[in-house]
Amino acid sequence: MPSLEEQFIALKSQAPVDFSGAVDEESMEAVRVKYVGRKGLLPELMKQLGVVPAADKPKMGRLANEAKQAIQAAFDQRKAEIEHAGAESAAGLFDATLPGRRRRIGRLHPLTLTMERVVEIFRKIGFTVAEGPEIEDDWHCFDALNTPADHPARDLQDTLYLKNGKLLRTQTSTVQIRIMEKFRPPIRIVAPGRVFRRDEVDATHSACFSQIEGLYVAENVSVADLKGTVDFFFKELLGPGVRTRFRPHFFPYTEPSFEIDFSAESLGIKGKEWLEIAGCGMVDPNVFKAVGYDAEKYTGFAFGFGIERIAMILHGIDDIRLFYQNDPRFLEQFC
Ligand code: 2NL
Repeated sequence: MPSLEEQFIALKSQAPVDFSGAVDEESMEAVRVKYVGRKGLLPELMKQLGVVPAADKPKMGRLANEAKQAIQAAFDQRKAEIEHAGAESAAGLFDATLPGRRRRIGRLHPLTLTMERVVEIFRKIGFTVAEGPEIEDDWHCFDALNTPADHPARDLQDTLYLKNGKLLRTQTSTVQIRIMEKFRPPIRIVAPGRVFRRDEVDATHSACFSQIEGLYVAENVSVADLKGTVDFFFKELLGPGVRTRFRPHFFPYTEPSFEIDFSAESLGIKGKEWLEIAGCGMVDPNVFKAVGYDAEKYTGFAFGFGIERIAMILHGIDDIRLFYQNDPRFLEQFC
């Protein structure tokens, strides 16, 4: 014979099963009477409450209450379901011969697909993937990257600061700094992820976008290694006919620094001969000093590019906002 406690618990779980078997008012009433009628299961159990030892009374009372509520809830839910089904067929809305409602299958977001494609190319040549937090501090986002306190990028106008003094990372270099703080060279990583800027949103700017940065640190790493890596990447991404060119530029964290263009016309992209796609350079010795590396012994290259820009070029998309509006008519086009 199960204990009183077990019987209350059994009622609680059995009631929804019984009610879900009811199909109309009549069968609902039968189940209701079975549970809470004058000689129903619940009242019969309640009678036994009288002989429970005083110490167990509060607990048993609570169990009884829970069973009662579960029965009521199962009754209410099934009643609503039956009424709903009745309303549908009464209005002629239910037609058993119609095909079922098709469940739409989700798919990966175009930015995820692009990121995966990019990461796969770098994995082929020995880069591993590193990740880090989106909420960062000034050290990992700026100071360690040779970007002093008076640098314009640190302005409230450009960076989203939190009330606690932290900030939303503006580039994934923060991840590379964290990796360098933890591990000795050689290091060969890519850091994909979301970054944030306080930008006016328009067709080419979004306050949140996706970026991938790469970093290779060892002895005797040269600009030739950087150029070879960048060339390999764009040939893999855009085809063997693509050419890349480096234009001198400035970034606080690399010296020398370059902007990378690729030959657009070779891909049938009309308008301009060269399209700007990324930035790169040789890691500034001050960055190595900030993470405790011997800047005499090690050299390295780093690069960074925007995933939206790559996806836009690959698919001929002209407005960055499309990636963030979650319109299925747009998102369904990629697989
Ligand atoms: C761009 C392109 C770039 C880097 C990112 C980097 C990271 C470390 C050290 C040195 Cl840890 N550099 N990243 C370098 C050059 C360019 O991104 O257009 N940025 C605004």
